[in-house]
Amino acid sequence: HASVLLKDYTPPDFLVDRVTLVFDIRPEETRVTSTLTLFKNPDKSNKSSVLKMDMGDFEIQSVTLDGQNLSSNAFQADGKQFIVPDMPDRFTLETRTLLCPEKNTRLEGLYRSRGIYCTQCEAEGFRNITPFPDRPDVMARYTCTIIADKTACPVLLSNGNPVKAGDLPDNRHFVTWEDPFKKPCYLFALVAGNLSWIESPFVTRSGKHITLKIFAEPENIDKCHHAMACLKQAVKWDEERFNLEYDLDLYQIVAINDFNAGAMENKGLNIFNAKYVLADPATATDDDFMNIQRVIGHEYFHNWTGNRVTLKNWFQLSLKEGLTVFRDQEFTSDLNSRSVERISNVKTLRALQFPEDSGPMAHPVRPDAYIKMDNFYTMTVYEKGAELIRMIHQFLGETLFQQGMALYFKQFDGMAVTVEDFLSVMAQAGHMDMTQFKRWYTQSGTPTVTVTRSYDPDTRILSVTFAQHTPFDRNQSEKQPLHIPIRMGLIDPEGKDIIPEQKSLIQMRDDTHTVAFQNVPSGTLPSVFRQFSAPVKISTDLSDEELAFLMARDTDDFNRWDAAQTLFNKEIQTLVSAIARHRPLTVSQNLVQAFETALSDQSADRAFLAKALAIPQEMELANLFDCIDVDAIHAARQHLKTHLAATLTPLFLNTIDQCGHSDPESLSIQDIGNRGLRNLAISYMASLGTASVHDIVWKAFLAAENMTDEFACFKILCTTTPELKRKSAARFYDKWSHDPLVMDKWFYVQAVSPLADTLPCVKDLVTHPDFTLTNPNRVRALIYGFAMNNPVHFHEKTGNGYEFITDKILELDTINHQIAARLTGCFNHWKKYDSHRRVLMKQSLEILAASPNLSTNVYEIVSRALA
Ligand code: HT7
Ligand code: ZN
Repeated sequence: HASVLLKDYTPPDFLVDRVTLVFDIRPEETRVTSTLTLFKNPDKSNKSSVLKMDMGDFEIQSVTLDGQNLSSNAFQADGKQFIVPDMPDRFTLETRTLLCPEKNTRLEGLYRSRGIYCTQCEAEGFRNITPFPDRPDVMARYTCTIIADKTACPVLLSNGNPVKAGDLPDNRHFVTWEDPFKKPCYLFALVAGNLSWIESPFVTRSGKHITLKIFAEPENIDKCHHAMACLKQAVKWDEERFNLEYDLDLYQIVAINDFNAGAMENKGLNIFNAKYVLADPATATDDDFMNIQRVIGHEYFHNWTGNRVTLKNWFQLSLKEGLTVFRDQEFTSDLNSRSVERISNVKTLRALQFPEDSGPMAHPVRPDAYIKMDNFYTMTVYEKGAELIRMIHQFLGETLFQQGMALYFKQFDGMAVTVEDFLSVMAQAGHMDMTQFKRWYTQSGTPTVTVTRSYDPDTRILSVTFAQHTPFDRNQSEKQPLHIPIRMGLIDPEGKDIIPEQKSLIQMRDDTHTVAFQNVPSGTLPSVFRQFSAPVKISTDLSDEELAFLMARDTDDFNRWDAAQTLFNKEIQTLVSAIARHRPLTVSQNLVQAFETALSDQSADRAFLAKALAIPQEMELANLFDCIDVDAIHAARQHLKTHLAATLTPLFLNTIDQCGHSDPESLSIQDIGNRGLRNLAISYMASLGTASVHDIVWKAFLAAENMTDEFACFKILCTTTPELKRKSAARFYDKWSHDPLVMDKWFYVQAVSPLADTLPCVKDLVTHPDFTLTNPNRVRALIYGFAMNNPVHFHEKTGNGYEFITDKILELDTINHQIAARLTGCFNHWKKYDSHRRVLMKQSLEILAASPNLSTNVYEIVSRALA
């Protein structure tokens, strides 16, 4: 299992001008004819005449070079590489391959999902279709003809525009597609199947008429309207905010059931996991609706950031992903609530990226080595990568940032480029030296910034000192100081913000940095890292009382939320320590009062409150501890929840009542906020465990008029009693067993139940007729849901949870390497548990490591975890 290293990058020996593909699709037998015009790379000094291309494990039926048939000893093909020696400077190579998409359970290359043929080529899937220099810096023009049975596959799609179509004998037909834009092969796509579609015209800013189409299985076509509305929002937003217009006449999206990731931005033909397309209020939650908007936007925005300007090599992945996540975050912020969006992003970053950055998978935003690229579609590349763009945006401001983006497209359109290229245009636009900032791309780990204050009542000077520290790790034994933007304010005792906006951005470059503020009233509090201005761990010396004040009065919404988080975290730490020492459990009055104030505030934004009053998830809380005690964290969280519910019962009941009047089908910010806060209040009340509150939840479950409420109540009922869990699961199943995406919710909710019989129940569910390891969404719902979101049962002291997951990883690895590798990540943090669990988790990793035929994907995760 060899590593690929960034430092070994060399330009390709051969480039491709034109790619002509013909797919002849028949059951169990798809024939692909690929005709490539290749030429020696003129920019390469020592030109090789040996053509080496990548290839997967398929049968090659014939090869011709400039029309001459090549005998099988004129080339080598070993299922990994396809090699032909002594090539001329320019030539045409035709290869015929035989594929069986029906048997492709890895879902990379060409495969079939519920009767629909489709492709997934990112990162290195194209090589499973035909021999090709499968690397993003080889860009070519593609023509693709698809031939198939007219009844089984009435719809035949590829990138670009349809240029020819017609009928053939034996009920067969064909369509030829031509993509006018050069692209790397990872953006190639094909879809063939029985699909229905909706379409909508769109006039772009310059007056061009384009058509937007969304395809789905006929029974789901009515659930595509939200996705279409989001697509139009995205096209318009990119014109208005980034000055970017769509470049083809047609934009197509296809919803597929079996898909390894969320969606794929293939040029002009996006392929989506159905989960990010299909929605109506009866079957999709508010979160689902929001996720669809985010993912539709994200894939659309790739058309410029990723497709028009692409990557020189896979190490640069964040160049397209970090930037495109930043763009989708801005899109959702501009269209919805900016602070609620920011809070969600930071929650994800803290819960998932921070731990990644301190564990065995820690890597810089631009990694310098990988074994299997698929393993590097990570929180660090995507989410931390987006934070880096956000920091640049703060340094430059919107206007200069947009000038930098304009320069990026002007200089690099149609090219495959690097992070340095992006930084160079930003440096130019912002007249800024980006040398130190670049360390964010090359250095792994999350810095901690410690904030201390000193106030002199005589001079009325408040000094605030920031100290940064990044712990060393396997990537770098010494860490350099980073260039950190700190956006801050000062809140005086009346709650007034006393630093003017234009002075609020501090640029930290050294290990420590002190700022002194003059003429500051006594009792003034610093509000630091507003809007989470840098992806760092923040350590302050604020007391509970001061945090409660900021939670109520800070003028920065994000920091009001963050003050609540810090209060929760401190409380949980105190409770966990009391549990460990068998001391009585108490809850601080500051927290209860802060909660009471927030809940009684009639004018508060409910969407914001639903975020601010939610106790962080166990997974987020785990990051507070050097040694994670899952049972104590669970018990502490439960105690805190029950205490708040018991102390503030009338306020919670009042909230349930007041928020209960939203339009069940409306997606307005207010209605989403109402539902979020009401369901949060119901879950607090349910923690009391009394028959009367269980009755309230059961009735709310029965009365639910949309999936948001139905799902929330179902989830709560599955935490109450085995009887209510059984009853609600049976009812939910009867109502929804026909709908796969809703059934994923059914599996997930049972997988994350804290009730005692959860592991046996999950094992039973694996044998349920509706369960299959071949569908990634189902695996993510049940198996991954259990391993990642049910710490108490996954980490059962018996080791049964680990054993169960280890078996499933091995089983899955024979079906789908990418999904098996994702699941293996649940053992990544084994060193952070008590000695008993550490031994058991390590044993699981060793069992995996010793297993014969382990995929390269799983091998990489396991070997990093054990190293
Ligand atoms: N660019 C896409 C990444 C992706 C992917 C990666 C590995 C394996 C399967 C995959 N499917 C899609 C998605 C995106 O970030 O937009
Ligand atoms: Zn992306």
